[in-house]
Amino acid sequence: MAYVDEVLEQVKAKNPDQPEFIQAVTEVLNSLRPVVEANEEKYRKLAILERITEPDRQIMFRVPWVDDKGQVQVNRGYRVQFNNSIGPYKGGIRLHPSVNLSIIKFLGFEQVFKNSLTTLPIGGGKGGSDFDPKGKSDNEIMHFCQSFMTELSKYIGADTDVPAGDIGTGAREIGFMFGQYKRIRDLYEGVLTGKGLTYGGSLARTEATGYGLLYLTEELMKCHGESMEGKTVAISGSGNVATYAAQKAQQMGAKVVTLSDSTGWIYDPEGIDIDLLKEVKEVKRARLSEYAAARKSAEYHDKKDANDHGVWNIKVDIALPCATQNELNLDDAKALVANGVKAVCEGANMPTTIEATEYLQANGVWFVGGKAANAGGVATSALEMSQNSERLSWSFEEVDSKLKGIMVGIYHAIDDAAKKYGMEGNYVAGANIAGFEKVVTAMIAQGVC
Ligand code: NDP
Ligand code: 2IT
Repeated sequence: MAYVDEVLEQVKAKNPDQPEFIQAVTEVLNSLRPVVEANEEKYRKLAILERITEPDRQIMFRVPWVDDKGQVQVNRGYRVQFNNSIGPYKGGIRLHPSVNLSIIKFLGFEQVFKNSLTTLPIGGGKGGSDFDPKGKSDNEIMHFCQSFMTELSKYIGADTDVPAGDIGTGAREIGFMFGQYKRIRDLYEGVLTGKGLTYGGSLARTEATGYGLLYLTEELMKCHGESMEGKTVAISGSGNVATYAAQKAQQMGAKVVTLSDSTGWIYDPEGIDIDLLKEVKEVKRARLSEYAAARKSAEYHDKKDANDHGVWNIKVDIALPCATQNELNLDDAKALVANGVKAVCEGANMPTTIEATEYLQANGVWFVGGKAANAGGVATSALEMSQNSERLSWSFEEVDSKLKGIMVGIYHAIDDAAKKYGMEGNYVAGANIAGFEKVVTAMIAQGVC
């Protein structure tokens, strides 16, 4: 049996209850076949694939906190430190009721390759909790974050493991976590990224994932003789990534006509009003239905039924899934292709199912997966770490121009890697191969560990 198939079988047998993790590993290992086949004997002897699919460690802990009524609540906290061959573990913290070990492991695994692609010295990890921030008061959020960090602080540090934001974790949560870390460890250090600007945060980190997604998408279009100017774009989600993707797309002359959240989606043929979106989502922390209520040109649709492809039903040139995993399935991909979509670039992590990805690729859609397309967030987190280490802050323009250089560089790195292995235009394989090669070189150099 081929080495890749052997390890895939082992991963499935060892983690039978972890569908998202198995999905992420299947996608990566399948696309690594040409590289693995070229080095089969060496990689097998060194157990490279067994080591790269098994986290360095997985930490799970109780997070008790007191709600506003005086009731004690208990959540489960996670930190999966996946691979630190090229730098300290780095990756976000997801706070969402769906969080479980499978989801944190898939995110940590993807983060290893993504972080490698940034060219910056960061390893991969991910954390989170099944805590639901929706409807909680600021006080409850603080109590949860303090309790979460009380335990997590034992395992992280500026040179060990540096968490950041993800779904449900933004500047407010990072602030509460930073305060608690400082208090417990008595260290004022860059242990978290996405911090506020008055205490070590980086300009442009808030915008970085969405902006980076558009810098890469623009380069992809350019290399196919197209531009963003005048293009129609569908975006899903309406959080951090979606908001700044929409903003940058419109700055580039495109028109973003959709957004979504977990309760519904909007179609706004005149183009999203970014100021209104920020007012509804960032200031009021309200639902998208409030955006539609305040904007004449926008239609609101309740959570999709089985026959409604939501934002993917709208005729667009470019689709940017920016909400969550497996939100774009085969039927959605068919709807996009039928409407003539040219490019799909993932702002979220693993938003497109494997079947949908294959369908898009088979139908000539330029498809760039999240490991490459959304790497701008973590890349800018690494720039925040650099600024913290030298105790200086760079201007918005300086960070933004580095971010743009990194994203354009990632596009060419994945394009070149795909070409090198005879898979021109397969940016999924290109990203996995380019990310993998650097990590494996470091793993081999560091011996069996
Ligand atoms: P936010 O919490 O800011 O926003 C998440 C958005 O996605 C919200 O609109 C939310 O809707 C929607 N959403 C979340 N879960 C679901 C679900 N199960 N079903 C339907 N809609 C859902 O998170 P981010 O914008 O930071 O993250 C979005 C994606 O981007 C995630 O996949 C994340 O891992 C990825 N990412 C984030 C980076 C970052 O720097 N923040 C960097 C790279 C990737 P609702 O409010 O109704 O829950
Ligand atoms: O998925 C991701 O890359 C993130 N949530 C950002 C991680 C980070 O450390 O900035």
